[in-house]
Amino acid sequence: MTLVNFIFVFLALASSLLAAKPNVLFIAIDDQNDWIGHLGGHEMAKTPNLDKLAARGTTFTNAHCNMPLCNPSRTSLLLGLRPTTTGIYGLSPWFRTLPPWKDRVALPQHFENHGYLTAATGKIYHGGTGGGGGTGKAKSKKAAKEAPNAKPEFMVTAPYGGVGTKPPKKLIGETPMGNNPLMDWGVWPLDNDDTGKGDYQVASWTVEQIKKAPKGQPFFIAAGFFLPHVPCYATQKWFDLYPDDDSVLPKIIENDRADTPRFSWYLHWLLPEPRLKFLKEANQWRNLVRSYLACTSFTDAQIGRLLTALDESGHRDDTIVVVWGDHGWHLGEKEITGKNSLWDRSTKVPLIFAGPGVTPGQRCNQPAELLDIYPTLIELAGLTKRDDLEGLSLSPQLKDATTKRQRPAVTSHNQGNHAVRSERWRYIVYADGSEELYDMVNDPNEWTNLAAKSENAAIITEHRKWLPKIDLPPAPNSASRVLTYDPMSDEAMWEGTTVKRSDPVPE
Ligand SMILES: [Ca+2]
Ligand SMILES: [Ca+2]
Repeated sequence: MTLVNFIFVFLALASSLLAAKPNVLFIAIDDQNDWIGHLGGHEMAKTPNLDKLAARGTTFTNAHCNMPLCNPSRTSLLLGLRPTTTGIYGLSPWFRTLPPWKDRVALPQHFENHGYLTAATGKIYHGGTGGGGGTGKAKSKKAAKEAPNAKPEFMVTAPYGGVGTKPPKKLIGETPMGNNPLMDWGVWPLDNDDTGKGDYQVASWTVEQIKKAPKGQPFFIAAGFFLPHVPCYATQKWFDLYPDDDSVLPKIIENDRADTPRFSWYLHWLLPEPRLKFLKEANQWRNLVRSYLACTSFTDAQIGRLLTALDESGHRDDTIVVVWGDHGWHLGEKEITGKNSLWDRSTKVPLIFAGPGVTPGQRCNQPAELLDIYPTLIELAGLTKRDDLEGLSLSPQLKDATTKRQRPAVTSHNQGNHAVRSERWRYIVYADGSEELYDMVNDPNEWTNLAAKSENAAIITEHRKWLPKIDLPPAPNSASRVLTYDPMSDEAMWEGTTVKRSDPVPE
């Protein structure tokens, strides 16, 4: 190497190391389905701030979680590994308690290792800002018990988030399957004061972090919003955005599950989330739908506060913003509420990127997975690439939304249950081998299961190619929403209870 060459290489290397790295504003929304204005999942949904962000960035209209439940979805996203690779399917365990993942460099640490200041509050991981749920109010007691010595996953954390101010007793009265305290919704607090809400405080703290971010050091700031997770409490002004009549109800058909396999019920066998039957009998369906929409609009407003702070602090042009939901939520579709299904209503999530490296005003219909966020942010920020991540960088789609992604989106729900979502189709296979196939272009509500039609065999074969190659049983200490199946006895085991083929579906 000549001296001139050496100097050239040295300068190139130095400038790439010293080049100002973009900041990251990482925004999570809990249990948020595609009832977002610009996504059109609900035609009345009002989310002006997310719509504005989408207009100055790229929004994915076909993005899916890797498992439709908080802990496994978030663990997968932040580790960059499929749930079927870790065996983390339940609300437990916290992944740091498992030897293979104890020292795994998760997404925020990868940024920390590249000189970033990382800060977070609210619900980023299932336990908040780390195992044991961070500290104070946001600390999940269960997570704290499971991992009492867990450290925060970010350099700076604050104990905000969660429900916030609560009514003295449930607003809707008793709910079936255990009368879980979270299964509640309605107008609260009554004085129209939003400041006592956990998500308001998450936004306030995050605004402060943005404003006081140090000069000369890039930041990775994460804000995890809890709503519209149940209990869906919002003040009256957010309810006033939606009509108090049945026009707000989602479209459903009677007996939609007559053509879905019995095994689909096993994924949500005995959950505290009420079925549609209860909502109708108790006259709570409209109230729940309005409450969910009201909470979505409230959360959108909190995200608006963050985006305003970004503008006012002068960081709009040097900050990558990513907004994601951890999974969707049913509000009566397929006769249930909640998550834990392999249909679009439960797997589809908002996913928006804006900022450096992102072409404004794009809608991308290519399938995308939450797993893709980790490699995407690495590429956008120009950090060292990793070869141990299972997602694909979405950077090509962020430049040109028509660029084909190499594969469909895959969502799993415990071992053996998987959905493969391409641009046109949704294929589902359950652990007992039963199947579903939906034409998402002509049947976006997934009303007609086409799996049994012989002319679709080739489509099914094509989609089966993408089923996870690794498909582990539940990790040690798995609990809550864990499902296993024994093909010899044809019995499933749901949260430790045997479910037989002849057992009536719980209501
Ligand atoms: Ca969730
Ligand atoms: Ca049907």
